[in-house]
Formats: sequence, C-alpha cells, structure tokens
Amino acid sequence: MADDLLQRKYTLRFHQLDASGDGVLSRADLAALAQRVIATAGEAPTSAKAEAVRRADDGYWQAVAALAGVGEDGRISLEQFVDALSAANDQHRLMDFAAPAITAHAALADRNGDGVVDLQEYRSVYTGLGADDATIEASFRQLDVNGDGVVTLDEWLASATDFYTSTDPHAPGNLILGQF
Ligand SMILES: [Ca+2]
Ligand SMILES: [Ca+2]
Repeated sequence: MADDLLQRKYTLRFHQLDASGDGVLSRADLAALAQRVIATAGEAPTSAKAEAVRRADDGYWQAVAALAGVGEDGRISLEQFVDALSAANDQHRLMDFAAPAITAHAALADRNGDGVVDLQEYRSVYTGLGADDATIEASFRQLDVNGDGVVTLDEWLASATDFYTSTDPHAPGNLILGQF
C-alpha cells in the first residue's frame, strides 16, 4: 500500500500522462505526449533532442509496463500505475527511469542552449500539455530551487526526486506538476 501522499502525486502524474484521457495508460499516450512537447517547443522532429525525448519517454513507459507486469503494448490502470511507481520507489529505482526522461525534457526545454531553462523556455514547451499559464509559472517556481530565475538540470532533478520519492508533505518538489 502506497503512502497516501505518494499515491496522490502518482495519481496526478497518471492523469498528466494519460494523453488520450480515457483513464488507461498505453505506450501511445507517452508517444503522443512526447510528440506534443516536441511540436510545442518548435523542435524539428528529426533532431537529436527530439529523438532523445522520444527515446527517454518510451523508456519510462517500458519500465512502468514491466513493473506492472504488462507487455509494452499493454494498458495500465491508475491503480496499476500507482502500484508500479510505489514498487519502484520502494526498490529505490524509480529515478532510474524518471531521471533520463527529465534530462531529455530539460535539454529540449533549453531552447537557446545556454544550459539552463528560463520561464519563457519552460512555457514554450509545456503549454502543449494543456496547463494554464498560472500553473506553468507555479511549477517553474518550484523547479527553480534557488530562486535565481533559471532552472538547472540539477534543480529539475532534485525537485523531481522530491515529487517521486518524498513522503514529506512540505517537500517543495511536491508541487512541480501543480496542486493536487
Ligand atoms: Ca536556456
Ligand atoms: Ca535556479
């Protein structure tokens, strides 16, 4: 049984990943999200950054599908997703598949290639996922741990580690995907 806070965070993540909105997760959902983020960013679909996002998001799917005990073409319910992430967290290997996805997304979001992501860059990538401006700005503020106005990969990974693994209700990274 997952910790209640983790369960609520994983539920939020499930709904974010369920691109088709039909309440089950499939490989196509992750692929659709990757395509959407790449397109919104204005990245050429054949670029190395775009390919890295597709590969990392598919790796995320493959890991969750394996944890849930379904094949890569299987479908995963909310309950299976929460259980899969909880199991991965218990085994301290959740970030093994979450971190590569974050790394690829952070590289894509760094539109001008200066090694950090500013709010404008962050917005340009994540408006594609349907969040409103206020939510996007709030998540950016959570990611920007030291508050200097830009998000480094280390900050992004630290916040995401909070989100995925912390049972502390006050962990700042809890809110990187918005309120829940
Ligand atoms: Ca940048
Ligand atoms: Ca910062």
